[in-house]
Amino acid sequence: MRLVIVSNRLPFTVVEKENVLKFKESVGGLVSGLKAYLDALKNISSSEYSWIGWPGISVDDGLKEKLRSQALSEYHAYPVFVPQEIMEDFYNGFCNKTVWPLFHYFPFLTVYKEDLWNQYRKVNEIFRDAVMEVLKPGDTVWIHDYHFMLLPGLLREKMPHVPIGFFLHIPFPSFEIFRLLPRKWRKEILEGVLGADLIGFHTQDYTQYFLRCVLRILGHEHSMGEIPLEDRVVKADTLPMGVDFQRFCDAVSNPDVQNEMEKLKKTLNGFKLVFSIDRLDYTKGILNRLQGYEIFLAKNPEWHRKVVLALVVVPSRTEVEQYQQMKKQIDELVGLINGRFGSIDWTPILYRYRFLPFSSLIAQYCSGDIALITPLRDGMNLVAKEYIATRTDGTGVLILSEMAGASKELEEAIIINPNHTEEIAEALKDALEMPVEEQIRRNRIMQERLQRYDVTEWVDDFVSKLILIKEEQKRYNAKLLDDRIKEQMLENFRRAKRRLILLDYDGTLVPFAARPELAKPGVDILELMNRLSNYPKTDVVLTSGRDRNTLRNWFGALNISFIAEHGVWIKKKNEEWRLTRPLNTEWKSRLLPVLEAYVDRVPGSFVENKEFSIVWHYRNSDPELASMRAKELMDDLVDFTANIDVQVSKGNKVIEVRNAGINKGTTALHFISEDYDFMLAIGDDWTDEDLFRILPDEAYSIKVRMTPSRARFNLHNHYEVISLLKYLIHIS
Ligand code: GDG
Repeated sequence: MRLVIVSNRLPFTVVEKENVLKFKESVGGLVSGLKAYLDALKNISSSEYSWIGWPGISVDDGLKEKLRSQALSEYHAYPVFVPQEIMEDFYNGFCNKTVWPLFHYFPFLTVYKEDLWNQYRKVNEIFRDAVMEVLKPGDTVWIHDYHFMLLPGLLREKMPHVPIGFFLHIPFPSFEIFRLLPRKWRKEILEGVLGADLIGFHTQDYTQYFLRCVLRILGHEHSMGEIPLEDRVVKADTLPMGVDFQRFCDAVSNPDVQNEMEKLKKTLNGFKLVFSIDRLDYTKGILNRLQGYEIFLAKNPEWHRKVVLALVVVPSRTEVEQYQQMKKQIDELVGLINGRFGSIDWTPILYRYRFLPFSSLIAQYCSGDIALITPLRDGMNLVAKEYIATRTDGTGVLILSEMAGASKELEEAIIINPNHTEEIAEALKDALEMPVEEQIRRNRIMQERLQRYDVTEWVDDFVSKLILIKEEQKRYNAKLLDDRIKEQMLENFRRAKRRLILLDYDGTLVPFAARPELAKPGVDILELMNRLSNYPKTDVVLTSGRDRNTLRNWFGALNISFIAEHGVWIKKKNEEWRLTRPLNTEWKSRLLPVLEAYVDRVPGSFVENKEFSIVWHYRNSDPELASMRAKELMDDLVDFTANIDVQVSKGNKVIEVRNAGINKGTTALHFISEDYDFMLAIGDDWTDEDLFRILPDEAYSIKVRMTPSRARFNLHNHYEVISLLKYLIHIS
């Protein structure tokens, strides 16, 4: 299997000087973590991988070929070239002015510009084309992060069967935040992400928020994170990214690191070191951190001249105005604090605005008595995990914001709310005073966890879950009514002496409509049913949950039979309507008020009162509220119906109560017992399962939608049903 990774950045960045290309290794959690895994993979198995991404530079056509071949031979990478102006609107525009601030809960910094959205889609399309050029049969695609939320869907359209995974590295926001996006964008983003087979998030909260948005915006329910779509089951799952634990442990003994630590020790001269490193970003809570430190110094003069905060800020997104402003604010606040507390022999904050080489980073981790990590919102935060991994002697204290995904796994850290600067100050004091044994106790627990679930385990977990969901889909696909079976069915249909066709209506011949009366058959359906029923030696039975009057009004002119109200009524061709068995309706007056109470509580829902059954419909209601109330109603009905001979069932956005022992299956026996040598039954709902169950083995039973069923075969949707029926009787 070849793993094809798609991310905005490649594992290297290219710089060009006087027509010479220089490749520099990229840093950043995703790239370095994944690269570590892939390098290990290369050594232990014959598995291949490729990487598709932006090389970080626009070059002349002349240099493109050179860049391409070097990227491929040295990094297994395929650079995607995007014109500079499009990339600007994509990366500095929609990605970092719309998605980044909104998903990190900064709605007031979010811009909503149609042209940026269009360029976002454009770049996703450019990447789709690039991926399609690279893909070979048997490949698995893993798409990363918020830059490519449309890509899984775009790719799925062109390549319906390719395994696609998607991982979001930043938080997925709650519905109230996500809904701030224009309707069209938010719908397209969710549909885009759902193009993947497996969708991964760092924390359970993000997964739940995503599932909730999918329900509220697209109306798809889920069960244990599995969302049944028309063509596939998609899974959303929580997979917190780990770090390359061993690499960080081993780096500690590296001579360069040891040298730097020695130097640092001399400079610190016995001072306690509080360390922090972040990309320059308003989500990182750098200003709050400084304010917390200021309060700490103000309240704890005994710590003056004993502690230093080493604040490293890594330049980032320098073209975006907010980042320039923030840099200015940080510079000013650092100056203010140093001016207020510092003295000739003590600078409370050692501030560096630059990128650190790996050995310096490790030396800082190892020398930092305290790591102070205070993001206002952070998908995961790998720095926290890396810090713990480098503390080989077990000492050190991690102060971590509860707004970072990592806080869900690193519970032994001192957890703070970064908005509460007093809390940061108190945490600093507690950390400085924490006994060494306590530090070791806490760190050992975290280290064990991080070592177990390291980056390799994370990738393995993701890839095996992707394979698993693909296998689950295959089990349904194995039942897909393909051309070979269709041909065989046609052959049997033609040869048969007497044919029976049982068809459900809603969801099978027509899509669901907002209200039942709107799903009236069009002339094309009536014409098809007419042709089908007039086909020689063919009996057609419409097996519906609808009341008999509706069926009579809509299809009364046709030469067909009916099963109405899910089996309560039967009408054979040229005969009258009759009840399948005597039924009472006394229970209806008792249960109707129960259902009606739910109509009042769930706006948009309504009760359909049929002769022998009552139905609560909630298709047009707020999906979340309705889904919750539906569960309550099911519970209520269990109590209310304990002593009544009725059955309660939950269907597609409906709850139905009807007499016990009546279903499509038992009523269909009136037809099946006759002498047919070809039988076909098609349905999309749970009520059709009763029918599928009683059919003889050789009958063709078809479930519409790719979900589990007793039926022998599946079709994706009602269009495919119509085309199958036309195929059988040769109409185009
Ligand atoms: C996204 C999400 C999520 C940083 N400065 C230097 C340096 N780094 C390395 C660190 C660490 C990584 O960059 C930063 O970690 P983040 O967790 O912030 O990762 P990002 O890729 O920026 O962000 C984040 C992450 O994805 C993974 O899913 O955790 O929430 O925003 O690995 O070591 N490395 C060196 N010098 C530096 O100055 N050598």
